[in-house]
Parts: sequence; C-alpha cells; structure tokens
Amino acid sequence: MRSTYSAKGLVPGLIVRAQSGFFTVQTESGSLTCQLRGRLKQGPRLGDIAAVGDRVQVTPLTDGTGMIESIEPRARSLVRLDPRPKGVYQQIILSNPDQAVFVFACANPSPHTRMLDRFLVIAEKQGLPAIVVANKLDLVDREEAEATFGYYPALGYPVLYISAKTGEGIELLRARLTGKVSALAGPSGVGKSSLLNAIQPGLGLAVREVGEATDRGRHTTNVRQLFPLDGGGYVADTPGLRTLALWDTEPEELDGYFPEIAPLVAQCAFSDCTHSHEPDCAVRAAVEAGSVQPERYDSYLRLRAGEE
Ligand SMILES: Nc1nc2c(ncn2[C@@H]2O[C@H](COP(=O)(O)OP(=O)(O)OP(=O)(O)O)[C@@H](O)[C@H]2O)c(=O)[nH]1
Ligand SMILES: [Mg+2]
Ligand SMILES: [Zn+2]
Repeated sequence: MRSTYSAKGLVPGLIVRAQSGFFTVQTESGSLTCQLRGRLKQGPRLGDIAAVGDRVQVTPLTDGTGMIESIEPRARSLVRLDPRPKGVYQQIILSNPDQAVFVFACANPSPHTRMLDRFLVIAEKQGLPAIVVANKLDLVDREEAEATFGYYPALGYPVLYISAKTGEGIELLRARLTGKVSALAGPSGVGKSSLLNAIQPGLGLAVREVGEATDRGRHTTNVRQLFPLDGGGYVADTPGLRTLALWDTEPEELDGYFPEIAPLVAQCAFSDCTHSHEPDCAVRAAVEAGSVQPERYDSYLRLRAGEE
C-alpha cells in the first residue's frame, strides 16, 4: 500500500474486524480499513500482532485508508495456543473481552453440558466472567430447563432462560451485554445468530435454515468481527472457542478451574490427589454428600482424562 500521510496525525481506534491482514478500525470519525505498519511485523512471530478488540493508534491516509502505528497493551485476551513446528503460536480470538456468554439450547440440539463445562474451564483459566444462556425455552418446560442448567448460578455463573423465537428473556440478555465487550460462543444450531438478530435488529446475521448441514461453511473464511450494540458495547461471535483444546491446561491445574471443587482440594489426604480413586478425598466425599453435582464431577474426570 502506498502511504501518503495526511495532516491529521494519530487517531485512537478499536479494531472491530480482522481478515487476512486487513483491519477495520472504528474511530471517532468513522471506520477505516487499515494495515499494520511494517515495523510492527518485524521480529519472530509467536502470535497474532493485532486482533479484534485491540485498541490502536492509527494514521489516516489521504486515500481514505489508515495505517496502524501502535497497539495498546491488552488487559486480557482470549487466546488459542496453536502448536507449530517453530514453537507455540498464540492466536488471539478476542482482545480485551469483559465477559464470555456461552449459549446452549434447552432442546434441539439437546444441551451438551460437558461442552459448557469445558467452556467454563477456559473462561476460568483466562480470568473471564462467564454467563450461560439457555435458549429455545419455548421447546421445553421451565422445570426441564432448570434440571439441566439450574445448578450453575450457585457456582457463580448466571443463567438466562431465553427464547429468541418468542422474545422471552431477550431483555435480560440485552441488559447483560450493554456497555461491555462480550465473547459469544456455543455449539452450532443453538441460536446464537438468532439471538443477536433479536437483540440488534438490522444486523441481519444469516440464520441456518432447518435441515441445512451443520458444518456448512465452517472454516471457509477467517473473519473475526465485533458487532456494535445500540446501547453501547460489542458482541463477538467466537467460533474459535468451539474447537479450543485444553491441551495447554495441565491435568493437575484443572481442579482449580472448577469453583466448587477448588476450595476442597486442600482437604484431600494426598497433596497430589486426582480426586478419582484416592482414599480420604474431599472432592469425592462432597459428590457423595451431594454438594458437588455428579455431572460436574463427571466433566472434571473426563476433562482430566483428556476427553473432549
Ligand atoms: N424453537 C426455537 N428455535 C430457535 C430459537 N432460536 C433459534 N432457533 C432456530 O434454530 C436454528 C439455528 O439457529 P441459528 O441462529 O442459525 O444458530 P447458530 O447458533 O447461530 O448456529 P451456527 O451459526 O451454525 O453456529 C434456526 O432454525 C433457528 O430458527 C428459539 O428460541 N426457539
Ligand atoms: Mg450463527
Ligand atoms: Zn481429592
């Protein structure tokens, strides 16, 4: 790109879209398509240099594009570690998220709480507050939905029971999203795009037609995008989380990412207790006493064993 400087100087902005080396930066006076200044790309690359959610300084150019000159330090980021021949590459799914929103359906597809527990471990590991959305409430009784999701609030994860179809509970979600940068994730077909369309009419996100193959179009493009909300704040669809492996989590640290299990670990007889078979295990005692949900304990054991 030919860079002709304008007289405007540096302008602060937010990266709201990233695709193949081009970044859309939202500034006070509109959005600019930008590239990275060459010197930012020097040196060994062990991770993404810039990502959606980054706050940057941009030089507007006379041709209406811009040049990203610097990237502000990240408060936190959702990172995916990608092992490559030259070392572990840090792929940034989203910079500076305020919270994670994990969307599941009450039915169709049936709720996959093991995947939810895996997502929650990822959020805990990254220090990200998480909320759970139980969508498609119109398809089940409230009691049935609560049997699946009812124990999460006590663990520190609020659950919003919602129907994108009837609009029930949509206001609760909108209130939670306003003014924040949220990372949205969940299995295919649970209604993520439908929910975003309901919250922000005009987004016009494609909703999967009934019967359409679930994995159609997946991984064909590598676009990451933040959707602005009218009331303030942004939502990012984070498909990368779906496949986020836990291999960068050591088995021994996993118990620390289950809020109901972590405080029990010190009471186990063995300091290296895996909570699977050892005698005098406080975690197994809590499962038997009913204070740790068997489903959550099962998720812990399976994740610890390396299952997805
Ligand atoms: N009954 C019912 N159906 C819903 C609801 N929300 C979404 N759907 C339907 O569920 C299907 C999938 O919805 P999408 O919004 O495309 O789901 P998604 O999570 O974005 O799926 P991917 O983009 O594949 O990850 C569509 O047929 C929607 O019409 C709901 O609250 N109730
Ligand atoms: Mg979708
Ligand atoms: Zn134990």
